[in-house]
Amino acid sequence: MSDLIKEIQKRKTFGIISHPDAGKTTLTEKLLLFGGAIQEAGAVKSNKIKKGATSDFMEIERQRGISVATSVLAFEYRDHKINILDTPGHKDFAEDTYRTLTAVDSVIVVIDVAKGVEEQTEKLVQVCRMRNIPMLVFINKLDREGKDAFDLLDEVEQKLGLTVCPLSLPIGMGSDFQGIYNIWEDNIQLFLEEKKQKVGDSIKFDDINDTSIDDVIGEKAAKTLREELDLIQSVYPEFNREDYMNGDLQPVFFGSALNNFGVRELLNAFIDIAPMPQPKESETRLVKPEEETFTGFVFKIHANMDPKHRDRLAFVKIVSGTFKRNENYLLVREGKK
Ligand SMILES: Nc1nc2c(ncn2[C@@H]2O[C@H](COP(=O)(O)OP(=O)(O)OP(=O)(O)O)[C@@H](O)[C@H]2O)c(=O)[nH]1
Ligand SMILES: [Mg+2]
Repeated sequence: MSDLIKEIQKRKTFGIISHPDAGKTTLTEKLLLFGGAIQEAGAVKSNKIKKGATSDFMEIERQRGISVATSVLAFEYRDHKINILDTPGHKDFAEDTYRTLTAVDSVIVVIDVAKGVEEQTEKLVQVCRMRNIPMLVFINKLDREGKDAFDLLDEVEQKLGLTVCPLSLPIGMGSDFQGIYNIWEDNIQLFLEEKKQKVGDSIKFDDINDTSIDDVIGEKAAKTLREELDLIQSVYPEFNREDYMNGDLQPVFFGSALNNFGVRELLNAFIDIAPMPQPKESETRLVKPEEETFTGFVFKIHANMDPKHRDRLAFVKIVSGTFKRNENYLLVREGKK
C-alpha cells in the first residue's frame, strides 16, 4: 500500500451540526480531551488555555456564549487524524455552516434531550440527506430531565426523516440517570456524578441476563433495560456499515457532553465506522483522494481575527494528493498561483 493511501485511511473529517445550544462546542471540547489536544474540560470558559486552542475563540463568541463561525480543530486518537468542524447553530450564520458541509465526509447531529428535534437541526439534516452524507446522532444532556428515549427516536425518524439504529441506551434520566448501556461494545458505563470531568471505567457484561447487572443498577432498572434492549432488537434495523455510508441508516448515541459521558463511546464507534476522505465531484470530473496531484477547495475564509493586522486565513479541504507548505498552487478560479 502506498504511503499516500495509508495517510488517507487515517483521516476522518466531520462536522458537528445542530440547532443553537444543543451542545456542539461542548462536545467538541470533550472530543479534544480524548485526543490530548487540550488538558482541561471547560477550558474555554475559564480562559486558562491559549487563545485559539479551543473552539469558540472569537471574542464575540465568548461574550455571547454562542458560536459565530465554524472552527476547525484537529486531534489524533487511535492512530487516526481527526478533523472536527464545529459549526454555529444560529440561523444568521447558517451560510457558514452550509459551506462547511461541503468539506466534511460525515457529520454528527446533536440533539438536546429536553428540546428534541429543533428547527435549525431539521434544515441542516435535510441538506445532509440531499447529499447522502453519513450521519451519527448524539442525544445530549441526559443529566437533565428530558423526553423518553423511544419518543425521541420516533421524533428523529419523523421530523428528520432518518432511519435510526440505537447503538447506546440511557439507563434512567435526569436525577435518576445511572449510565449508558453501550450496544456497540456491549458494556455499561456508570455515571459518577461526583467525578464529573473524569471518564470512569466501563463495566463489561457478556450476557444481558447476568444478574450482576441487577446488583449494579438495581433490579427495576435492570428489568427495564432488558425490556428496552429487546424492543430495540425487534423494532430497529441492525447496524449495517454500507447503509450508514450511503446515508440510509443513522446510528444514535446518548450521553452528556458537559459531563463527558457517553462521549468516548461515540468517539470509538465513530473511529470504527466513519468514512475516510471520499472522492469529490468537481465541475468536470470525480476527483479521487489517492490521485497524486494536489487539489482542494477553499470552503471558508476567516478575516480580521486580529484588528491590528489585515490577516486572512483560508481553510482548504484537501481533495487529492499531498499539500506541502510554502508551495505555490494554482487558484483555478483566478488562473493565478
Ligand atoms: N446540563 C447540560 N448542559 C449542557 C450539556 N452539554 C452542553 N450543555 C450546556 O448547553 C449550553 C450550550 O452549549 P454549547 O456547546 O455552547 O452549544 P452549541 O451547540 O455549541 O451552541 P451554538 O454554537 O450557539 O449553536 C452551555 O451552557 C453548555 O454548558 C450537557 O450534557 N448537560
Ligand atoms: Mg457552539
